[in-house]
Amino acid sequence: ATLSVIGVPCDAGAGTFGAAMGPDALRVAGLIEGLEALGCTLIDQGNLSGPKKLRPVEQAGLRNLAEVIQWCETTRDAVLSALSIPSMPVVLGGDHSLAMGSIAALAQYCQQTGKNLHVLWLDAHTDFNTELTTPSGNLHGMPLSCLCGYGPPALTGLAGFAPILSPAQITQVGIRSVDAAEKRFVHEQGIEIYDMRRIDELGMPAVMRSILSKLDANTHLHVSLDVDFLDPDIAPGVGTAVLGGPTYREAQLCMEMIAESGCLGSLDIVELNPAYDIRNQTAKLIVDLVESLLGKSTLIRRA
Ligand code: DIR
Ligand code: MN
Ligand code: MN
Ligand code: MN
Repeated sequence: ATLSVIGVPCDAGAGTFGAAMGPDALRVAGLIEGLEALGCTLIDQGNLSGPKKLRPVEQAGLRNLAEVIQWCETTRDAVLSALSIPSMPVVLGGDHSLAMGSIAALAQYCQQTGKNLHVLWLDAHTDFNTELTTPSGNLHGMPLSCLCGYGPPALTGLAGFAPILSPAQITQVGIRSVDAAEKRFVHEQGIEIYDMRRIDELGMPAVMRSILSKLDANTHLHVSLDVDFLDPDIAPGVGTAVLGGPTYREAQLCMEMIAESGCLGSLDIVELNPAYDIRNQTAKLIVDLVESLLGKSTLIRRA
């Protein structure tokens, strides 16, 4: 496969600094070399530029909205040109608000090519807050609500049509932190959510089998991997760690099963925060997992 790696060093959507260092930490951890070793052709587009957040802003409502809009538009355009090469976009964040830009591009692309877009959202958080429900004002807690049409027009309209996604196009895995008002809203939307409780009860293999069995050969699967999906014991390098996430083995299995589906079309890796990491261990773990997502396996598996 040919992959376009796009660094998006933004932290305008987050409450803490540091996610802007994510793309470089992933390169230092060997992401490019690791994927090349798998036989992928890599086009490293470097890092996009955009507004820097130099100090925290106290702001009511949607914090750093203008900056987030700018980053999302730049990300959307970079993902569209990666798709047109053609190549598989791999977006290195940056905070999770950038997924509005990458997914807007994918929605446009799938509309033009007649593909079915499905988004697999791997995260501790549902990211379905709105201006009315958010306790923080941070836009990285709102990308999915904006993509579903609830938010400021500059974000809900990033694809040129709205809503960009319907709830039926989203599946969430790993959820264990939902704000009080967000909980009611996400419930009303009817999104398929495999929270940690369901993963505990069913087991990761059954969860992934159930998700992947619903995809067909015409599906473009977009994986939006928030690093806080992982248990903080193995992945401390995030701004909003939540106890009780998937273990190393569960995460590996999740990645390997996605790879075997053959549906993977694009990837965001977001919320890696090197300022909270220990000797870049979280970045190295992500490189390991992304290798599995792109087909690395221990053995040649028999059918
Ligand atoms: C929280 C945190 N739900 C918020 N969200 C995060 O601020 O809206 N998402 N960290 O990844
Ligand atoms: Mn999260
Ligand atoms: Mn997130
Ligand atoms: Mn190893």
